[in-house]
Amino acid sequence: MTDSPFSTQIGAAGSMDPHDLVDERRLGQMAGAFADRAAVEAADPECVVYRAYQSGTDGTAEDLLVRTTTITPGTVGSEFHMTKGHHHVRDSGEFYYGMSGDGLVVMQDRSGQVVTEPMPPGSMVYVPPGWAHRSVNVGREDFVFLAVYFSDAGHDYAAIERSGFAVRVLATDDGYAVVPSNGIEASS
Ligand code: S6P
Ligand code: ZN
Repeated sequence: MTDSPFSTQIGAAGSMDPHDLVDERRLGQMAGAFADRAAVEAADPECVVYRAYQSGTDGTAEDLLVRTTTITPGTVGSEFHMTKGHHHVRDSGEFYYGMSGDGLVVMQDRSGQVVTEPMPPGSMVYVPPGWAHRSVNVGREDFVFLAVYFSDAGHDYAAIERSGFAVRVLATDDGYAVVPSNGIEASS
């Protein structure tokens, strides 16, 4: 736990200095998230899909955490690079702030309702309690955003690993399309 006031310097590419944690997610660690099995197998498992820096330490209900995420540009098959996506273990809200690049956040509540929100630089998206969330880089540069959430929120990845989101975000000739996951073969 960070007991004392602190400050940190956030770089344009999402770096945080100082930080308490840095987490790098490579394609090989999240292969099951992408629908196109053949494309996953053909791709480099060491490819960095995203990197996250965090300040503050998980724990108390009173503290907040701040985390930046940088999603690299690219596709696996026609599916854009994205985060694994999660529910918070303790249903609790979260603010996302778009810093650079072209992103989209996909949110899904426990009844299956889906809302997507673009996250251009300067935008703020509120993820309400009970909504799973996944971020997608729909551009050609890094997509960088900042998140602020409760320190005791916790991350539940299991439900998303099991059932995925009801939509996937695919590259098209003129940008992206949000399409139903039904009918797209899952790779795990
Ligand atoms: C934390 C917040 C983000 C994500 C990060 C990586 O609650 O939603 O900081 O942790 O974007 O995504 P994921 O799904 O791998 O945690
Ligand atoms: Zn979250």
